[in-house]
Amino acid sequence: MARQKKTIITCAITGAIHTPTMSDALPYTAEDIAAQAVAASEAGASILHLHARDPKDGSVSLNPDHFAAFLPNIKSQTDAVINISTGGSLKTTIEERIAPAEKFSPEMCSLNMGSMNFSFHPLAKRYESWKHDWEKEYVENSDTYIFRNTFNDIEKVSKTLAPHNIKFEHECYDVGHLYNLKYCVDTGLFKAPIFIQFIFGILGGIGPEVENLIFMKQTADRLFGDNYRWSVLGAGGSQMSLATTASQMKGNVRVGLEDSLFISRGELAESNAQQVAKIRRIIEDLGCEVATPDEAREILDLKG
Ligand code: KMH
Ligand code: ZN
Repeated sequence: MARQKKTIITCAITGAIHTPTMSDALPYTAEDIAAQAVAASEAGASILHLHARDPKDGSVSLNPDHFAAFLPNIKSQTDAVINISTGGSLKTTIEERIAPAEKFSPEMCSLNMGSMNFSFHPLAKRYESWKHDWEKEYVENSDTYIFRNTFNDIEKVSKTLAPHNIKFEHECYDVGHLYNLKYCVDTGLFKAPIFIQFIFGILGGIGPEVENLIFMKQTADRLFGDNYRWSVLGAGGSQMSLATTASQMKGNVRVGLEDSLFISRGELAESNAQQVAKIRRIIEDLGCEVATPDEAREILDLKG
C-alpha cells in the first residue's frame, strides 16, 4: 500500500462514557449533536464518529430514531465520512448495538476487537452529585460489567453488516486485540486493507504511554505488514499528546468529547470543534497536512 501523505482527523462527538454532569459542552440533543458535528467537520475532521443519546436526559441510546434525528442534518451540511458506533454501552446486547449501522448503512462503523473490563470509576470520583439518577448508576456500576465482544459477537457484526460494504474501524484497546484481529483476517472475516484504531488509557486496556504506542504499532506491522491503516485515540489527559505523536509517526488521529472532555490540563473543552482545531493546528505547525473527507475516502478505500 502506498505510504500515506496526509493525516485523517476523526472526531468522536459524544460517545457513551461521559455524562451531562461532567461537562456542559457534551452534546446530547439531536440539535447539539448535529451542530457540534458540523462545526467539527468545518474545523478539519473528515470522519465523524457518532453515538446517539436520549434527548431528555443524555442517557446512551441505541434507538435508531435518535440517530435519525441528527444524521440527515449532518449529511446535508457536511461532506464528512459518517462512522456509526457498534460499541453501544456496557449494558446493551450485540443485536441492539448493530441495529443503527444496519439501518443507516454508513461508510464506516466501529468494531470492538475483544472483551474487557471497562471502568468509568476514576471519573466518578470527581463528582459528589449528579444531574440525573442514571448517571450515578451507570458510572459507578461500570465496575460490575464486562464490555462483551466475543469472537461470536465480532463475527455477528461483520456478517450482519457485510451486505452494506461498511469499512470497519477496528477498536484495539490492548495488544491481544491485535491478535484477535489477525485471527479474524486469517479466517477470512475481514479483507485488507483494514483500519485499526489503537486505543490507550481506558481502565481495562493498555495504558497511555508512548512506549505502548510504539509496541502496538510494531506488533501491527508484524501481523499485518503493509495491509493496514491506523489511527490513535488517547483517552482523557493523553488525548492531544498521543495524537501529536501518532501524527508524527505518519498515523491518523482521533479527538472529540467522547474520548476527553478537556482542551488542556484542568480546562474543559468548549466543544468538539475546539479539540479538532487544536490538533489540526499542531499537525500543520509540525509540517503535515490534514486530509479532506474525499482524501480520507481514498486513503481508507471507502465505498463513498
Ligand atoms: N469509546 C472509545 C474508547 C465504539 O464506539 O465502538 C471507543 C469507541 C468504541 O468509540
Ligand atoms: Zn464510540
